[in-house]
Amino acid sequence: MNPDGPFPVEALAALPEDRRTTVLRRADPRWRRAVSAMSTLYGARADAEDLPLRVAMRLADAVSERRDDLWHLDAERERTPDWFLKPDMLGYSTYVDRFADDLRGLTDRLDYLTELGVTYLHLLPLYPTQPGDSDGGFAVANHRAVHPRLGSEADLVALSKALRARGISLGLDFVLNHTAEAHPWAQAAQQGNQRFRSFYLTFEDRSLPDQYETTLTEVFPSTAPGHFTWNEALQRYVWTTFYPFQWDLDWTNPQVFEAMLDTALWLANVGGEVLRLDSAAFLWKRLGTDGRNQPEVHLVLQAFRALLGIVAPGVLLKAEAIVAAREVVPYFGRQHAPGCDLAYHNTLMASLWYGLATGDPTLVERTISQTMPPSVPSTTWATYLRCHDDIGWWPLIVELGAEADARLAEVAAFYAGERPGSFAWGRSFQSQEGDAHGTNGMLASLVGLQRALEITHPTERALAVARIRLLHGLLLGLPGLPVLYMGDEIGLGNDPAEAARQADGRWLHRPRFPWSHVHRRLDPATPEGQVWSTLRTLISHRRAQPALHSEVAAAVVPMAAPSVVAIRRSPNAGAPLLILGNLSSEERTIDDLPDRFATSTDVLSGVPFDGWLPPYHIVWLTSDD
Ligand code: OTU
Repeated sequence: MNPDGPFPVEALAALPEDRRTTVLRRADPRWRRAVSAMSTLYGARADAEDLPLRVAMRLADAVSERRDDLWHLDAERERTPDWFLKPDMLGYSTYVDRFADDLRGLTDRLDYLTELGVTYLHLLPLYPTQPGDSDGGFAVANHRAVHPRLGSEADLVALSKALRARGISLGLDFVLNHTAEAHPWAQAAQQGNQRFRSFYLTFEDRSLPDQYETTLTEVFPSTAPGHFTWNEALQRYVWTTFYPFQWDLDWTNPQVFEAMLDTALWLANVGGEVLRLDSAAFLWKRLGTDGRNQPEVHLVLQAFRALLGIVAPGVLLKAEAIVAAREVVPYFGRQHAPGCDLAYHNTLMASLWYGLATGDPTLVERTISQTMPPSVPSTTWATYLRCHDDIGWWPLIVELGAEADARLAEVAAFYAGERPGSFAWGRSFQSQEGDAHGTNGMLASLVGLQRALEITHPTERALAVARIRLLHGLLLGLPGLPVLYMGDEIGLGNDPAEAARQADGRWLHRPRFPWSHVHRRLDPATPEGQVWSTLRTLISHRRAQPALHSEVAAAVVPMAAPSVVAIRRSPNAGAPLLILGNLSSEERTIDDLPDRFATSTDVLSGVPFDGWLPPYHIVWLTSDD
């Protein structure tokens, strides 16, 4: 493979002149970046000699199939590369069938999302899956189709158009690390097809698996220990990082690269504007390592970024790498080798929960100082408080140092409601012998709202709503594209009955959306109404603040008062904003405001700030100077 090879123009012969010209413009410098990465990854393989030409042919096919409305959207996005960094962006993540029965049902619910202010809708995997347990849809049996229970490809295209018409970008899962055992590739492998057997990592005995296992760390130590599963049909061990029915793909095989590029192009051409790269950290395995974040992972993603940018520059890549923040930063790539446009900030998420349980702001402050905003232009964090997964505590270990295990175990026990004074109703996940792997639970349950409502305790209810306001006030005040999890906007709680029916504890926080009483959101006397108006107030004020553009610096301001997080957002032009959040159940008095804010107004309440912060209170201050 020639690492300096030009774009194979012959691949574009069948394209109309205008599209061919646009592709060639976009290909410089993207093509060179892609070929450089591909030659590093696959250059030594004889079967990769004509990989660039095969890839260029795939790109040409995808360009010819790309709908005009998406082609025009790409042009608009190229003109406004910071479109997803603006303070009017708001994400929402849900399973199709937890929010509405299917894609058509969801299409009938878009007014609700518009009313909330959603501009980005991430739909969790909606593809054909492994029969039975499918790890919440992440055991994908066909990456380029819609699960028949949810609808058809035409329904998905229609939904993407309906969303686009409302200014809402569709996000889709790109499950690129593994397939279901039921996937046709894995089925063919089990029937003796050597080509498809080479799509997976298999071993004739335990000697290599045992060597790998010495440095790997398990994702599901309780429900899926180990990384290898014996397969009778193959008479070999298969690499299965997650559940035994999820077979890891062998990304050292260029045919896997090509096949999954086809998937990314399909997702883009059905109208996906953000591709969530599931389990991206695990793509490349290496003996003697923890099997995550290897350099080749970043080369794969940089190649995908470049190639997708030639066909669909309006489509974003969002890295789902639940690892330490310092390990996530490389997923953005570098200025001349861009990687992902977005990456989940799981460390900020876990640090906010850690701070709420302990009143200790240091992890939040350190995370902001060290990672916000990212250094690569036109990239940002996908910031969130809850999602369909657990709160993973392990990425905080590196931040907490020697006492990490003990401190995280305490926090996990707090959120499991096992500590005096705990307001939380959550459950530990995959934790063993008192260690802290993860915590399950809906946001409303973790902040104490579900418990307060069960015991009809008005003071506790008010404090729980204050905690919701505090967490979202910090999230929406920080750089990033904030992504709400389904139901958090109305204080929806855990579904223990669902959790009891499922083998995996994360179903505790995957309830069905309660359309029967969502009207309460408009009644301020109800908890739904209080939470809804709290979030709506934050969302509308965020839109109005140029200081909250994701590329505006966020500086931590040291405050004398304990448990208070102070963040200054200073735009190059326009008024700065000072965000103060009280992480504790005790009131705080602030008497060391920066001079600029000596007299200031809280934009959230419209009231001059007198220095008093009630328990769990947050203010967004603008200077009166
Ligand atoms: C992702 O999760 C998905 O979000 C999970 O729902 C899936 O179970 C998993 O991949 C397999 O597809 O990528 O960094 O709860 O945080 O498994 C690891 C554990 C992942 C998840 C973890 C995560």
